[in-house]
Amino acid sequence: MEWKEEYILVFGAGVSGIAAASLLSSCTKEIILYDTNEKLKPEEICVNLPENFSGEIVLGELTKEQKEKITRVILSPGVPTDCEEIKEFQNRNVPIWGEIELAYQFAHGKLAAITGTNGKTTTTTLAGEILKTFFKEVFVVGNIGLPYTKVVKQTTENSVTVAEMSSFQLETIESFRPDVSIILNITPDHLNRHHTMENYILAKANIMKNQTSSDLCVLNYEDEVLRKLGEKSLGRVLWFSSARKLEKGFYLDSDLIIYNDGKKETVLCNIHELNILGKHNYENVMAACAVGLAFGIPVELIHHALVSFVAVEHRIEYVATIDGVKYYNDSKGTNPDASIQAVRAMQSPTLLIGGGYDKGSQYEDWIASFEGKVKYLVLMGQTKEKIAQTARSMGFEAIVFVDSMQEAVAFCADHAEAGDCVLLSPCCASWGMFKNYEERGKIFKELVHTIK
Ligand code: UMA
Repeated sequence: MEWKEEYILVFGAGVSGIAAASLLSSCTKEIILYDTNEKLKPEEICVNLPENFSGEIVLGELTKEQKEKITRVILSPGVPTDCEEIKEFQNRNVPIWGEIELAYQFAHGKLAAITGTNGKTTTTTLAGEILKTFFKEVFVVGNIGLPYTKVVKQTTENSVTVAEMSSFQLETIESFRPDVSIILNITPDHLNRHHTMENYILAKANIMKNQTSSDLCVLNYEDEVLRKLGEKSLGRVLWFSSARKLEKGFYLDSDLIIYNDGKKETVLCNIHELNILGKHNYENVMAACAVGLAFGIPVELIHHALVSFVAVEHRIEYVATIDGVKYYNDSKGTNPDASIQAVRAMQSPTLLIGGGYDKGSQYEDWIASFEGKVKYLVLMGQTKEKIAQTARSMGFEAIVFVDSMQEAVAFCADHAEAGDCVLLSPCCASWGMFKNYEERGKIFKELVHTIK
């Protein structure tokens, strides 16, 4: 790639854009780091850029002259691919790459990429832990929070990278080709951005589009969408299932997680040895083991990583027991499927805190999963009316509206009885009230720790 001949627009000055611009600054001086939010402060962006960064920072709007100079756009995942400015570049045949595709141009070593509507972060973290038992240079990147472009220059032929990939990131890849691709599950999410379920599935399926027969594609046999996608895979498909024994692949056989290579069964662990709960987590374990085995890690080392692993922050994370009430933080429950799993994991009457940014989700299945267990549904954010309407139409009336997390936690602390659970699992994104789901979860935990 002749970067010196390019004039590059890095669109979005969040963590991805800053990392992408930093990576490019060693290849070309012709960079515009651009953000539509004119309220951002250039000096705050500069602090995170290399000292030798000599590109321009543009906030608000690009001029016609600036647009005309651009030969390539590097898009941050949060920028919709169908926004007006991107359409203009597309009409001029200016190539549009996502930040992940840019990183891939500089990548070395083995690469596993993990997507799915839910379980991505747990699986990526666990796969990283498994890899660390055997390899010296392990990078865990992507949607999990560390932009791939930030560390890709450190990768070598001996390193292994595991990347959590969102549908936003997968929409804009071109040649990205992981040695191992994994799709955990696909259920409705981000429909405000992708508009249709079909588009969302297409974006996720991009993870396997460049794979060949020397690559591995790991899929959930119990997911109908994935069963169909498996037929189209050019990579070798390896299935996992939490519901049946497979002739080849990973499965749950009563309490054992087993890998069958088509000739013999190998026990990877007993589920009672794990510190994570629920069928969805056993599926995540199988997928993470697939990465370990594909990269040649001995079973004993994989077993050691599995039994040492604890739940990731914000995913059905136990916070504290106060006056006999258990508090759980599932701020990562940002869509119905994730929140349903969290509600199902609760073993006693539950006060549930939900609501947030409207991603176009439907809430019927979430409400149906309450099954008499939810005592109060405490709602906040943009979606509170929409969720309340759905709940009432399904005969669930114990609804409370609040304006802040502080009010939500105070209500729950007042109304929970010993033996109950309080669960933050909003079923919605955090945007609008919080910077991200991490901030929402942290604030929840801080408030829980202040209950007297
Ligand atoms: N921006 C514009 N114009 C737009 C939209 C956004 O200029 O039309 C600007 C914003 O003003 C902001 C910047 O873009 O300054 C933000 O860029 P971004 O939204 O791409 O966010 P980053 O900070 O770069 O973080 C991104 C991912 N964010 C999103 O996908 C929304 C992070 O995933 C990821 O961890 C990070 O890259 C590193 O790879 C977060 C996420 O919420 C956790 N992901 C979604 C999810 O998990 O459901 C997909």
